[in-house]
Amino acid sequence: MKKLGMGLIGPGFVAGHHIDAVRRLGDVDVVAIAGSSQASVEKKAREYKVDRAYGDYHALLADPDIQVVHNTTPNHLHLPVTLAAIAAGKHVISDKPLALNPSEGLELRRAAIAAKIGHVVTFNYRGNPLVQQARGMIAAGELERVSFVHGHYLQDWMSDPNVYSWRSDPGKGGLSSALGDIGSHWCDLAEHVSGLKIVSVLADLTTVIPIRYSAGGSAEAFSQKGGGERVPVQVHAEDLASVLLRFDSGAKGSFSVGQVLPGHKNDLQLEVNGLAASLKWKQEQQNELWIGHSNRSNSVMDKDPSLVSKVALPYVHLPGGHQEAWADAFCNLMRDAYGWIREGANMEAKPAMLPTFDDGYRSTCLVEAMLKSHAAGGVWQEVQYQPVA
Ligand code: SOE
Repeated sequence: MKKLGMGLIGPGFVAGHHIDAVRRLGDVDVVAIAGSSQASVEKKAREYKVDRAYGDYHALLADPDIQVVHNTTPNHLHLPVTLAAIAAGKHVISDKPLALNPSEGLELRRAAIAAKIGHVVTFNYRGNPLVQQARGMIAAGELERVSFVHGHYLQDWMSDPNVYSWRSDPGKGGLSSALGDIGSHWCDLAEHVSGLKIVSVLADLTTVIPIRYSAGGSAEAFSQKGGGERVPVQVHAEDLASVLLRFDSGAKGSFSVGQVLPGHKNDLQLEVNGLAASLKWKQEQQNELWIGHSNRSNSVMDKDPSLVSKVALPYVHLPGGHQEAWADAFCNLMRDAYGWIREGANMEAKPAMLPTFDDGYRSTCLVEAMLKSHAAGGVWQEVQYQPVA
């Protein structure tokens, strides 16, 4: 079988995980990476054991051995880099958020659909087997009518004011910080699992640490390194937020996000309550699915190939008791993405699990509605999203 050629632009924190994941597929060659300078990208290429390193991403896009481009640049570069990749006829896997705002997100969705390329956004938590199990159980009506969808995504890596990255700079990260970075994951997961759409939001945003101290460069996520003199920077974007939700079915919801909450690493939790049963999934205990009942004992389903449904089975790779983790779920997303691309990337044939640029655009609409709700003093704000025509 001829291997697909992969090229990655933007070798920051998540890049190594993209490379690891596609290498595990076996039918993909990591051909090249591109970064902002020749010297830095060559260092990264040695680290990742990639043969070709380009100091200019246009050179990577001109490489005929590359069919699929991964865009892992900071958020403000998602639009120009992805548009250029589409214009070069490449399939694109974009890191989330897809874009800085809905108008950019819509432009990318339109360009990708018009070019008939494969387009994927890394809402990677969908790739967990028990997330698919929960989705399948809800779709099959096992919970009966869903009344409440709630949870949180809490982190602590920004608790130290000395952590300053492009995520806090509106010119590079966008107007939102925590909501765009991790609220986007939570909302995508909530909609994907429940099968419902968020139609309006009421948001309360806070900047707990309004002054951060920059060491000059831009720290990668979860990194506190960077010596030398530090410069105070005023931060306006939220590092904490609580949001009430209304879904299209009439169901209600709520979630909180925060990145300054000591002790919470990647504490993503989603609970869906129906009238007949409830389901709860915690990212940090991702091999367990809690099932709640009102008329009998609650139970916990283990991630075990002999227990999960047919929908979840393709995403399980180890026997029960052997833990599958973040990198395995990430790899599941890449497996579906490359399988879909190899088969021609027709929308009709897209695996239900796979998040596309439509989901990425939708996420920018949700975040914008939250920003507007807060700016108006905390009022209900409708989500303005244009469905695919
Ligand atoms: C940093 O908050 C971050 O790396 C996010 O950008 C990822 O999307 C999330 O999966 C883990 O945390």
